This record gives sequence, structure tokens and C-alpha cells, in this order.
Amino acid sequence: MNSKRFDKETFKEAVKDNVKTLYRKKIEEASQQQIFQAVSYAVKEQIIDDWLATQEAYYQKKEAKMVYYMSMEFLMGRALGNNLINLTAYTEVKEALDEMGLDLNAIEDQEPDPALGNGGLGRLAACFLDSLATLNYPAYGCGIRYRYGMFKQRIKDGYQVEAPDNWLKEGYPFELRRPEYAKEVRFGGSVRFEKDPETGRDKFVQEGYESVRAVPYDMPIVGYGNHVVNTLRIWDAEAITDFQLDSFDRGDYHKAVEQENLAKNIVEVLYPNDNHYAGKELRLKQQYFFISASLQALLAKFKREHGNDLSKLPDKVVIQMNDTHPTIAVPELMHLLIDEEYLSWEDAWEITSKTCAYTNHTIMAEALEKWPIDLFSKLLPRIYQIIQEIDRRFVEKVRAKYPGNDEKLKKMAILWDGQVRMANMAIISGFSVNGVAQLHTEILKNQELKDFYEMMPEKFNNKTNGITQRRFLAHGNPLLADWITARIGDGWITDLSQIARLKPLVNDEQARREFMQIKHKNKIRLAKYIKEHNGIEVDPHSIFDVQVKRLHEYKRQLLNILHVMYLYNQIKEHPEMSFYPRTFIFGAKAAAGYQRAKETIKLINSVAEVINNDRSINGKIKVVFIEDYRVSNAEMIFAAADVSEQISTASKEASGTGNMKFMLNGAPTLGTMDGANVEIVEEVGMDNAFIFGMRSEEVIRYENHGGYNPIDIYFSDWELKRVIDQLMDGTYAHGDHNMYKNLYNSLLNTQCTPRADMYFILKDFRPYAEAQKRVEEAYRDEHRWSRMAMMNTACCGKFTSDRTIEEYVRDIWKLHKVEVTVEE
Ligand code: 26Q
Repeated sequence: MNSKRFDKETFKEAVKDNVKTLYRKKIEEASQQQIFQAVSYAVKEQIIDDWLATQEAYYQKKEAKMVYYMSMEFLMGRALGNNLINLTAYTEVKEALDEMGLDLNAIEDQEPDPALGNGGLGRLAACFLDSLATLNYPAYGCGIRYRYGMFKQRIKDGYQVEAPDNWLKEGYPFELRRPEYAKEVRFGGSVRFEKDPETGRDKFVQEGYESVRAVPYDMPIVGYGNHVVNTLRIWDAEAITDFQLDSFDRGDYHKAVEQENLAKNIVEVLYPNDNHYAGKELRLKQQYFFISASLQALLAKFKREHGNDLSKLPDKVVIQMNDTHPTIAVPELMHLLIDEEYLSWEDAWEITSKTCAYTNHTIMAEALEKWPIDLFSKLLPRIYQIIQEIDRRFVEKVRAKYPGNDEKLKKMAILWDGQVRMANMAIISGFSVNGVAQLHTEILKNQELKDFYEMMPEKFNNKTNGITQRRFLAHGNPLLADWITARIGDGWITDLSQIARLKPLVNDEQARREFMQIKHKNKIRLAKYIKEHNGIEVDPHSIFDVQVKRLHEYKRQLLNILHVMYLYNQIKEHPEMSFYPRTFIFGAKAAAGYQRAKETIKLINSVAEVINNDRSINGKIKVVFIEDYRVSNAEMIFAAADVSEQISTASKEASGTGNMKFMLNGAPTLGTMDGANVEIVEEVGMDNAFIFGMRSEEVIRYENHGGYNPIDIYFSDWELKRVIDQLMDGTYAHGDHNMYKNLYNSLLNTQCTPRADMYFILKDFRPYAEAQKRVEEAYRDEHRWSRMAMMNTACCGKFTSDRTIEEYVRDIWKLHKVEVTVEE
């Protein structure tokens, strides 16, 4: 730790002073929340110097190119602990607080979990920011300061109930309001062209619009031990004119109210849909709002630093679009360059298409963003015109290349069937299109985006996802982190490839024992959490079998719980059967309007209730549904897991990142050959994972040619049939026969569109049950299991987001590292 700047005594004084000036209290009188605030401000003071130094270093190094990571979601998780880790000050601060009679863990628990994201895509953005700062790369994250983030999940009577996440209630100490950089964003109205009287140029004018003031809040992103502090800039919306009397006088009362409401609504709440598009106007407003503000700020900064020659933009700036949600950046940049900077279409296009790059995170059809043209053109008339022109020019090109082939247009045009297809726009306009795991990228190239790939193969590339070991090992699993450091040094914190040095230790009995003892301690920590939150006693000696992720049919939590029901039937029928005790742990939020997902949560909780209270099975199975799964409890869950459930229908999970967090923490994967599981197995070896089920080619073959009928399986496997029938016979519904009707129908009812059992749960059931048997067998063999667990940790080097970021830099962004030096 930087000795002088983080002097213990100075830090203690700072905390005391903060309690005094913020609350007019002595430490002993302050609440835990007030102490959290005081400690956070003391930490922020330390960060600010590095923040200034970093921005100064970027400014001095004018050749420094900057990446703008545009994302509707940043699932940051708590900042205090993470900042301390990256400042390499965690231990000292913990000690300092100890000396004051304060407990850092309890203080960390006071921080709300900033949850400005849904799941994988949002958390990936947060990991990327951590890696960019740690690797000394100039970067901005740009997003929205939602007033309410991802909802809080409560379980009442087994059902999910959503509660608002008022994360700003107590004030958030790690943000900085920057009103001096506010920008205006306009919606609606109409477009008129006129001749500029001075230049004689055709000029576009937007009239009769509504507008809001976008005000940025900056959050520091601390790199690990390198004095770099980058910025996450999230935009708040305010009414342009405050509710003034004169506008009332002018008869603009309604307009004033409207603008106030528009501003309030835009940033009110994060849409809690994961992998599902809903064509809501407000969502489009959110997208345009933060993109327009971010691009205006970006251009202003560029001109301040590099002057007015915008042709240099692609040398200094690259815009990475996190899925299609921010792809309105393409026409907005065109608009700003043409209408505000007076560039020609050709020059603006040259710049835009060299600056923007797009990442695809899904092949799920229901996740593709397609906006109805009438909605779109009313809200964003000028942007729509620009899209029309981009489309017109592209269609011309396609016609020239494939004369008379309308199939090509049907697949590739931006405007089709009364809709604006955002993915197509991003692919056509950007210089890079990447998938997020090898398999996913291959499916994009050969299946989903085949026509695009054939026309412009040079744009396509793969960037397998990664995760930050700073949060998910150093912070989340301190026991294992310290043990690894004691064994191989602390180089792994910034160079995860070094973790491979653990490999020889899998043959060292002492090392294996220590590794498993740490796992056991982490299981005790989780068991305590479960006791406190669920009132359920779980045995830390049982196998902790964990599936935590968003609830979605393709992720197949239903397959998991059906298998639990099947095991329970077996144990009831054959009490003498040998069975290794298991704790099945679930955690998942369902999108608020997603009925089948919500029914699955209810089913899991009902199965838990029945099984956990059945004394006749001697606690052989426990089922736990962890309420409000989020970043902060995730860290503890990964650390305690024995088995990592990654059981999506092959081809559906673009990558997965939870799989990597389990692996890092020594939990073997029980999974399908999907997403990054494929690469995990490549690294750790088939012997150290439990792979089962259909391969992606088989799934895609059925999808393209039909021929799957779940009924055949249902009637040929009586044990599976019994389990499915139990959905309808009231076993898990206090006699209610209708509670799980929708789930039952989703599996068997041939009326279902486009077919029953869309996600091949019946087809994969037996292979899954067999894989589960292999898990049990392996776990019984302590020697073998400890080797497997350790091998998973030792082989996870590839899955750091540091590696992912270096690949983005090398192939797409072309950034240069900037050193930041600070006087100590
Ligand atoms: C779109 C339109 C309107 C409202 C909401 C949305 C929306 C929001 C979130 C659509 C999709 C998402 C989130 C997608 C997501 O998290 N995808 C995951 O991305 C991870 C990181 O690449 C992958 O590891 C996962 O496989 C992928 O499912």
C-alpha cells in the first residue's frame, strides 16, 4: 500500500472528521450507515488524487486513444470493498477500523448494491471497466443513472414479489455530479430543411420537440495498484426549464409539466428484462437519451483536446456498443457530424463506420430489437431519416452484389416489415462484430448472421468473455485468495495465467487438504447466511450443488428442479438406497411479466417446502432458494459451491460468465456443451467436468428440420412421466391441480408454439440424471474430488476479463497503455 497516502492514523482521523462534519456526531453516536458514509468519503478522498492524476496523464498524452463502452447496463455491485482491494489498502483499512472498534465487513454490508443491470451483460460491462483500469487503458463507461435499479426480490408464500430498489435513498458516496457538462437531448417534433442564410447550405431544423437536460454523474473506476482511476459516466435527466412562473404565464403550463414528467420518467427505472425485447417507447427514449448525451460530450471533449478536424476521430476514439441497446449511436453520430458539424454524408459515414463496433450477446430471437417504424419515426424523426439513408445505400450495395436476390434483403435490410432492425444497422455500420464465446461466434457466422458474414467476413471476430478475479476471488473468497498467494505469490491478481502454478500442487496431499478445508469454511459461511435468511439448516458436509443466474426457460432451472423431484421419489421409494447428501441451491430473478419463469420459482420453493420438511428422508436432500440473488451475495455463493450448474440448451447461452466464477472458486461444471462451457472443458479437461446432453448441432438440426416430440419420451420413461405428472397432481401444490399447468403445458402440450418443450428438457433429462450420478460418484472419492476442484481453479487463467480486454485492444480498439505516476 502507498504508505504515506494511506497512513492508518490519518485515515482514522479522516473517518472521525467525516462523521463530525457530515452528521455532527461522535463515532460512538453514529449509526452503521453513517459510518459507512464516513468511511466511504475517506476512501473517496484518496481516490480523487489518483483520479485527477489519471485524467491529467490522459490529457498530456494526446496520442492516447480512448474507448467509450456504451451500455444500458452496468451491474457494478458494491464499491467500497472493491475500491479498497484495488487501492491495495484493504488490510490496512480493516486494521485501522478494528482499532476503532469497527468491523469493515459490517460496514461494507451497509452499502446498497448498485444494480444498474440485469445479469450477464451488465456484469460483463462492470468487469470490463475493472480490467481496463487495471491494465492502464484510457476508457469511459457511459450509461444511465437509473433512479431504481434491478428490483429487490422478496419471496412471499413461495412467489416472487418485486420491490423497488431505492439505491440512492441514503445518498451514494462514490458518485460526483458534474452539472457543468450537462447536455440537451431532444425528442419528437418534426424535421424541416432550410437554406442556411449565411452559408447557403441545406440545413435540417427540428421543430416542436420536447427536450430534457442530461446531467452526468461520474463514478471512479479504480485500477489495481496502478494509480489509474477511470470514469463511469451515468446520465440523469432533469427538466430543461424548472417549473417557472413565466412559462405558466405564457400559457406553456402543460408543456412545462410535460417536460418535467419526461425527464422524471426517462431515468426512472431499469427494464428488468433479460434476453427479452419489449417494444416500449420509454425504453427507446432511454436509449437515445444516454447515447445523445454521451456523444455530445465525446465530441466536445475531442474538439477541446484535438481541435476541429473530425476526420481524426477514429484515431482517438472507439465506441463499443454493448449489444444493440446503444446502437442508436450510429445514426446519432451521423446526425451530429452532418447537422451540427456540417460534414458531408460521405465524410460523416467514413468517420462513423470507423469508430463504432458492436458486440452481440444472444441468438435468442425474442431478444432481437426491432422497433415499429411509426413509433420510431415519431420519437426520433431526424434519426429515422438518417437510418433510411443508411438503409437505402446498403440496399443498393446488396442489389449490386446479389442482383434479383430478394432473400438477401429480407435477411439483411435495416428497414423491413414496418420495423427498424437494430442488429442489422449495427452490423452494416460498424467495423467490427463480435460474439462472446467461440461457439457463439461460430453460430453467428454460420447460422444467424450467415448472410452478413458472407458479405463482410472481415468484420466478424470472437472475444470470449471473462470475469475479474479482483472481485470474484480477492474480495469474494479471501481465504482462498490468501492461500493461493501464500503458495504462488500474488502475481495472479493482475496476471491470472500464473494461477496455473497451482497445477503441480494437485498431487500434493497437504495442499489438497488445505484447499478443501477452505471450501468447507466457505460452505459454513454460506450455511450461516442461509440459516439467517431462509431459516433452513443445511449441512456443510453435503454437496453444495448450485444454480444461480437469471431465470429463463433456456437456462433450464426447470430441468434441475424436475431432477430434484425425481431423486426425492427415488429416496422415498428406496430408503435403503445409498445417497450422498445434497443441498440444491437456487438463486434467480424472473422478469416481472414472465409467467413461466415465475411459476418455476414457485415450483422450486414448493419442492423445497415439501422436501425440507419430510423427516423420513433424514435430510438427504435440502433445497434452498436464495432470495434476491445479486452481486454481493453471489460473491459468497461462488466461494461455497461444490458443483456449478450450467445446463442451458446447447446453442442458447451465448457465453455465460457465472460458469467462470464457479471455476475460479474451485467448483467443477455440470453442464452442456454450450457457450463458454466448451472452452472451460478445453482448459480443464473432460475428466474435470461433467458434460451431458445434446450438442448445439443437434439442437439446431431439430430447430431447422423438426422431428422432436417430447411425448415419445414422456411415455417411454415412467419415472420421468411420474415427475411431470406430479406437476398436475397437487403433490407440490397443497392439492391444487392448476398451479403448474403452464409449466406442464410448456413441456407436453402440442398446442404450444412453435412446439412443446422448446428447450429439450425431456430429451436431456436422462443424460442429466446420469451426469448427476457421476457427480455423486466423484464426490465420494475425496482424493479425486479435491483434485478436480483444485484443477478447476488452476486452469481458469484464460477466463479473466484482463485477457478479454487485451484481445479487444489488440483486434478492435488499438489502445495504448498510459502510466500514471503520483508522488507518494
Ligand atoms: C432489450 C430490449 C428491451 C428491454 C430489455 C432488453 C434486454 C436487456 C438485457 C435484452 C437483453 C439483456 C441482457 C442480455 C444478457 O445478459 N445476455 C448475456 O450476456 C452475457 C455476457 O456476454 C452472456 O454471458 C450470456 O450468455 C448472455 O445471455
